Amino acid sequence: MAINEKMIEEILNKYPAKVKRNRKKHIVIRDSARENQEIEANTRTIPGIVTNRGCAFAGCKGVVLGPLKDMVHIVHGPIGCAYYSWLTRRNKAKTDDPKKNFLAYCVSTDMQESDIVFGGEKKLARMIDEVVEIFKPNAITISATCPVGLIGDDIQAVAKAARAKHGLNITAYSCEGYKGVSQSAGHHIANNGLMENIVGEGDWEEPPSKYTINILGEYNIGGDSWEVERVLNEIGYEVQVVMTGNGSYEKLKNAHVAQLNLVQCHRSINYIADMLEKKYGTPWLKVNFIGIRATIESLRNMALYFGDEALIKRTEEVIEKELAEIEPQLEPYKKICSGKTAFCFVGGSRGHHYQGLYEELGITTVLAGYEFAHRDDYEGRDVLPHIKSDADSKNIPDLHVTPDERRYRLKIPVERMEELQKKIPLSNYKGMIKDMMDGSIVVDDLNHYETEEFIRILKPDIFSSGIKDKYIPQKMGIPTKQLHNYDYSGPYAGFRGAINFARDVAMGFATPTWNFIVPPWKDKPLLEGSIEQCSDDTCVEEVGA
Ligand code: CFM
Repeated sequence: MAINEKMIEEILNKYPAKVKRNRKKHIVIRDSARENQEIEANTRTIPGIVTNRGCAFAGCKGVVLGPLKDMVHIVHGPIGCAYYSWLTRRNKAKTDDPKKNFLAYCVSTDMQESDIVFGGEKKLARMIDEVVEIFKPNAITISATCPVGLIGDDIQAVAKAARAKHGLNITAYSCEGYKGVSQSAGHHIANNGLMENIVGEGDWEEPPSKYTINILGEYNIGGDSWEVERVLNEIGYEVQVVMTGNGSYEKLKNAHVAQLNLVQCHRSINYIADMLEKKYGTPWLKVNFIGIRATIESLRNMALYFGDEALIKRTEEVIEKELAEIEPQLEPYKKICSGKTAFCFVGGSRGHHYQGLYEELGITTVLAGYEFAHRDDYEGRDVLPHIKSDADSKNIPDLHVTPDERRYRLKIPVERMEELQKKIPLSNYKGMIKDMMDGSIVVDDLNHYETEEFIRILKPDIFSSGIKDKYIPQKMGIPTKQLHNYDYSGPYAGFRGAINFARDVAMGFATPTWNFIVPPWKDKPLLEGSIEQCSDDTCVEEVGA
């Protein structure tokens, strides 16, 4: 069923007036006749609303720093923060030589009550000594969780002293969970720290090959970056570093030599992309390796950027070969999927990226949104100058980056850059809304109440989101597809990944499981209640009881 403003109004009417006013700004019905559709984003979730968001620590240590494999990532805080973020994100990694891969470890200062009272700095310093002695990592990060900021441990000073003592790259990240309105704040903190302390530390002055690139905002969930790299290598690209999936300190420190930076997830890493351009003169290209069409377009745009005839030819040869391999496999899945509808609600980028892949299978996205993205991820980067900063966004400083005197090199002349920008998303991202179909819904920070209401109205055939909200739709008899961890499947990126995705989604529709599920509200009486006016006497009695 198509949705209209009146239906949204009815959903919102259940809220108190102030909450209704707030939530209304986070919901938009796509209407291409209106040039710029505004949406509110990256503001605080209203207390009491069941959101799917995480915290700044999750965004910093969990998302951006965590996948760097040859470093030990210390969590300074009580053990729960480290334990519950231990291997919960599927950022896969292969061990390089020399054999340093510490991703499987959970390393925490395990702060106790006495550390909270008397301070945890000494314990942290001891822990760093121990980590250096036991693991001999290439570098160390320290991430703070909430109590550390509350008691005022100076982790930056501890890191600085340890760096001098051990002669090792040891950096601290003040990413206490409360530092922002979501994990997005943590991405920004991590981006700043990596740029200030690691990128450019290496001594390379020249790229190792003609087409050296970095892939930013790709975390190798379910092996995605391996599939992307397979194709890129076949075309002839050299990937210096993936930030940060399967990434390493050793590679990251020489990231400055690349001739082009690709940006897959704009939300989590656009700060580094922008700073690399300012400091080293390297443009970034917004790519999307989710979906066959999007992958082909990204590969063609890359070839166009380098503008080399041989590379353009090779790109087309590889595309042709890959398509020949996957197209016959895709057909049976398309038959099962065709004509269906989907919800596509993910953290900060995938809500956009997966819509094209759904479309290729014949599935229409009727609702999409992000947990924590900013207005530019919805409306495009043109909106950046118009985003008002508030106390929360000011909390994390924008680094002031200037051109590196020795290493800054314009990778392409200004005129060519301008010409290319008319054709490809070079150092630009146009956001999600413009790609959505008229009448579809865009919801920022979707909560559980609204999820149920939108499901009731739109009746999607598949609900794609994450672990926190998948079980409710599943109990309603709707297939779900986790787009954060892929339900332990994947890779879903690139050509072969599209086949895996098609297979998994088709399986979700075709499984006979749904015939055996009766939602509880269908065969059990529902509890109904009402609020009655009570006399003073009865209220006192009840309170006393
Ligand atoms: Fe970027 Fe991500 Fe995403 Fe993200 Fe994440 Fe993730 Fe995500 Mo889960 S970095 S914004 S903070 S694409 S962990 S790999 S799936 S919410 S949509």
